[in-house]
Amino acid sequence: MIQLTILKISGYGPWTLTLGSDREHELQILQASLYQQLQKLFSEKNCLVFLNRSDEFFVVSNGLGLKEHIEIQKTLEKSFEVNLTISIGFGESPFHANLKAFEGKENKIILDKEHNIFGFMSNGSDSKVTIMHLDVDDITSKGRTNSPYEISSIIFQLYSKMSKYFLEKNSLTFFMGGDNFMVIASDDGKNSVQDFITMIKNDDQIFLNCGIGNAHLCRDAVKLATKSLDTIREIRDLGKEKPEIYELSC
Ligand SMILES: Nc1nc2c(ncn2[C@@H]2O[C@H](COP(=O)(O)OP(=O)(O)OP(=O)(O)O)[C@@H](O)[C@H]2O)c(=O)[nH]1
Ligand SMILES: [Mg+2]
Repeated sequence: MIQLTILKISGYGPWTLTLGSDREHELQILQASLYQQLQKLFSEKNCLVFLNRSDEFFVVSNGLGLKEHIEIQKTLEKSFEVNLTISIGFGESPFHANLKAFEGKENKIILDKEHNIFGFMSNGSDSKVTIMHLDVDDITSKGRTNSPYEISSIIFQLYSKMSKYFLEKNSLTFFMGGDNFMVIASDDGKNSVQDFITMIKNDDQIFLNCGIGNAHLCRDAVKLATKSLDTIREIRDLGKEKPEIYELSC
């Protein structure tokens, strides 16, 4: 069972207009500060924030109750001029948890009226998070034949394919920077990653490595996924035949 918390800036569009036309730099500063603060507040509680279009944030929030969500919301209300609406959902797959959070907000299922929190909380039983950390093998060599902007274009095309492929497996993909992606994965998503790696190798001549982490809480799953990825690199760098996928659980 995975629990997702989605935070979205409330009434952002109309509010941005109040800043006039010379506003883009201010919005960028606000969005970056908000992300920084959210990552700090949630990671302290064993969660991880995934940046989604900068005005919306996804958090894998297994283990976090309503009380902790209210505490975080209070801190945010004190720190920022804009307010955030929080919606919470849980389900067997990350995509279904996202649907449940959406349903909670659309149907105004109130968890805490004063602090704008909607949705459905998991009772904490059967908590399970699977994270896949995917990374391009030796992006550095591509950088010798492609300019920085061309590399970005390659990475975003890859992101687009990854997002579509794993959404069909009820899994959610996020771009983490550089050549790094994380998929909040369902069992189906995890079981399909070899096919995805093979498809991208054949279609685009891009070689991917995938570290997988399974844990009860998100930060532990992310840590294990990255450790798995680093293990693939270590095997490769010893000159041995490397696996494309490596998995750790706790
Ligand atoms: N988000 C995130 N970014 C990382 C991480 N490690 C490296 N990066 C970013 O990824 C970029 C590319 O680094 P690497 O993937 O190590 O370079 P590479 O040539 O592909 O080397 P290998 O992946 O080992 O084959 C770096 O410049 C960083 O921007 C990580 O754990 N998380
Ligand atoms: Mg790489």
